[in-house]
Amino acid sequence: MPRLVFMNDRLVPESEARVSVFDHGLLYGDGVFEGLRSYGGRVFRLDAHLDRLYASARAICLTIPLAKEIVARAVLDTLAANDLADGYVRLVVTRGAGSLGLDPNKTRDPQVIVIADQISLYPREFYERGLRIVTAATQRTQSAALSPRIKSLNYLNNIMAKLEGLQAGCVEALMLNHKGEVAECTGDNIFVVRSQGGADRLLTPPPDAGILEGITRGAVMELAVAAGIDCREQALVRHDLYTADECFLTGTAAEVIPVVEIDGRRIGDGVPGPVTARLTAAFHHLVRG
Ligand code: PXG
Repeated sequence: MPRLVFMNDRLVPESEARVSVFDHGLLYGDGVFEGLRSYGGRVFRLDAHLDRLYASARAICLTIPLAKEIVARAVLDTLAANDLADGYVRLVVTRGAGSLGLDPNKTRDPQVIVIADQISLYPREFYERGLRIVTAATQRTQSAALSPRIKSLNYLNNIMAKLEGLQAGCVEALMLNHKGEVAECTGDNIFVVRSQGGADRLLTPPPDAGILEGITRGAVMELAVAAGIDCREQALVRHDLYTADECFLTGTAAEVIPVVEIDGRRIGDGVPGPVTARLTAAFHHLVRG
């Protein structure tokens, strides 16, 4: 059965799901996107993803030609049409076809695309043993250049850092902001745990550190609060990571994944820690519950 892709107003076979070579999404990375996940036929935090998509579009003066409810329906229909109860959804809105110049006012017909696919997971041993990551020399884009809060189609900043990670034999890389503070990884947010006097404190960089405010990050912060774990948004530098008791990453694809080594420094005992394990279990319960 060929995969079906939603294009603007209907589902079409993958072979017919095409955009123009004049689309500014292709020519300039001019557009926005979301990555969502469905668990047992239910899309996790669909409304939050749609809110972020429409906010990203608003920030770049792109009017999505469909109402949120219609896009929500398209996401569910695309998953169902491809018989995916557990799947990954890529929701893309491009600026549409225009002239070979930057002017977004010379484009028309923004393309609304929903692709549903099998979720490709990191190997299980990454979750059991934890990741090694390195700091990329590529800094996260400054808000004054392009706000990292916009989930735009222009991911070259992150891809440059991802390449550095891969060249160092790591699947993720840490990105700092222009002040040298910890921002996030190339496609995941970052948390550390500090255990002091028997109490655990969870720390993660605030939005103004130059991060995408991840939906998974938000969910994990809520779960921590519900579990009685003190959770704070706080500016962090690499020293805070190197000396942390635990570290983990969050993202739609990765969910919650432990980090056991950063830049050659072992984090905590060098094995996934108990707070990470608790929050991972709570997250799995939340998404399936
Ligand atoms: N930071 C960045 C820069 C991201 O792109 C996250 C954090 C996590 O956000 P959510 O809302 O997913 O918790 C992302 C996630 C992938 C992939 O294949 C992930 C993202 C974008 C593209 C691909 O893992 N975004």
